[in-house]
Amino acid sequence: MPQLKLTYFDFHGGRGEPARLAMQIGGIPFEDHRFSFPEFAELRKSTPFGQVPTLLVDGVLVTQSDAITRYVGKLAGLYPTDAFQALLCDEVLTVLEDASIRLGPSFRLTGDAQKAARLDLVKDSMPMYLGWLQKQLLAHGGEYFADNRLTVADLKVFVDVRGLNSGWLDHVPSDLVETVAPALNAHMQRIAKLPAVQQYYAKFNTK
Ligand SMILES: N[C@@H](CCC(=O)N[C@@H](CS)C(=O)NCC(=O)O)C(=O)O
Repeated sequence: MPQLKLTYFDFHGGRGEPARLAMQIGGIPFEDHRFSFPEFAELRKSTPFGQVPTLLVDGVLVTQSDAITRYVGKLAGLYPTDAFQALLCDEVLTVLEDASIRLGPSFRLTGDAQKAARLDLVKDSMPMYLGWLQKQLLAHGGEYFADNRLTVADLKVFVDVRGLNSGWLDHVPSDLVETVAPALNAHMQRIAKLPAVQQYYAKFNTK
């Protein structure tokens, strides 16, 4: 097994968390390098694009969250070997990345401007992405997004739905997912009950 070091913010969400979860579930040893938001200004100077997450693989620095998530998913047995199932898995990862890209600019706004931007997202793009994800889930049996088993697609959806439900995004109601895509909420709750996921969050004293 290669030596792995994942560098990402110290919170249970965002682009780094699906890879952390995949390694935890798959029993893949890795150095979990977390840093605080104030430390980011200095840390980003050591990354190629001023962005995180990064993964160090036997000393080789790699960027791009979905590439990292897919790679550790393969190591952890959480990525389909069948080409079509891998396509379905990748589609979900990329749709979630598109949704994050739409959300990104609102973090740089404050006050009424942030409120207006977030309310727009709540009205338009968030229900569109959540509705599509729910449709995909139900079209593939209702339990998993691809391969009839847990894959990194489920983990990335889990992380994002958990984040939306937590209410950490100002002006985004914490019952948005339950309102527009209840099957995604049920999916999130099932993933949260997996023993490896419970053990992971127990380490941090969070639910
Ligand atoms: N395409 C990159 C985007 C990475 C990205 O935007 N990361 C955020 C944190 S989740 C970041 O570092 N933002 C700082 C910036 O872009 O200035 C990926 O998927 O890893």
